Amino acid sequence: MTRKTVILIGAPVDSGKRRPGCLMGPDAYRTAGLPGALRDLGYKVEDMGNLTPASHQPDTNDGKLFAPNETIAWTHRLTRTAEMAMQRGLPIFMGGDHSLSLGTVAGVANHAASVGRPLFVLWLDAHSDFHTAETTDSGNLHGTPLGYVTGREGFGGFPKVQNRVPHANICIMGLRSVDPAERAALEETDIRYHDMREIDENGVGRLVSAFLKDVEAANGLLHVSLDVDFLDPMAAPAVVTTVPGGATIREGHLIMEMVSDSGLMTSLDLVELNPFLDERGRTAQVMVDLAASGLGRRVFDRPTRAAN
Ligand code: 6HN
Ligand code: MN
Ligand code: MN
Ligand code: MN
Repeated sequence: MTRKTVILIGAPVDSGKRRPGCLMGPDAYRTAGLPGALRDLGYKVEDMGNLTPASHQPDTNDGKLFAPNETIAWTHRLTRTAEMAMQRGLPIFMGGDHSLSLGTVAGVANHAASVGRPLFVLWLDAHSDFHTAETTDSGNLHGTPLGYVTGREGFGGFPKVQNRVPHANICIMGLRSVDPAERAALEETDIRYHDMREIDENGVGRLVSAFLKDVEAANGLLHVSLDVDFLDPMAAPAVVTTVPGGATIREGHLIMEMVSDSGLMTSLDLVELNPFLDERGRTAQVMVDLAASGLGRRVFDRPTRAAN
């Protein structure tokens, strides 16, 4: 039996917002044991190391947008890298802030089109990230990836999206901070979105299984984008955009275990970890454990933690 290949791709993108630190994310995931956890699960693991953005003009940061040139350069690099990696295995993009998903999702969508299958996206996040480069109030491009990959107008200077992700193929879970402009735009679409109230009323299991059924029925590829701030800040403090009242570690694991049981996930982003804000690596560890759950780790297989 050939072992499935997981390709670890370090994407130390830090241009999507002003406060630095996400550039340390990829090495924090390695330090927290992501490669070994995946090998223990039987995968062949290739680590591509940390990427750099395509060459670009320096940003002057005198306009509303923060670091657009650098983020555009990352989008070019990550789109190409995602397309290539999808042909060889299951890529895990170790971020980096969420602006990396402008590139990863665009690249994965190109791959899906080339194999003639629809792409579905599960977006686990406190935020909807549905701004455009024109509607953003903060100027922080990490608030725009879902706007970009669905083909919204307002991304002048960015590479043109070749294959848009259809609204109906997107499910956002964990919402509790959505700007008015994003909300107005979201409500015009048939993107499915579940805020924390819906999670509390229904349970994550029911919501996720309804989405996974649709992915399966359509023979879709599934990209999962896991933002640290999906989780409650008490469970996962190492992120700039904390919003109280988030998902529990148990809810996170249930989702990732159901994703794994479905066998549908073909790519994964781990985003927004800021190791500079972490407490003895515990947020990095939670993210590694969630990724491992998404790739088949179960309570009774769980290896004991390394001694201090
Ligand atoms: N993220 N909606 C806010 C903004 O600045 O546009 C927050 C964005 C957060 C982005 O969490 O990836
Ligand atoms: Mn996000
Ligand atoms: Mn977020
Ligand atoms: Mn905003």
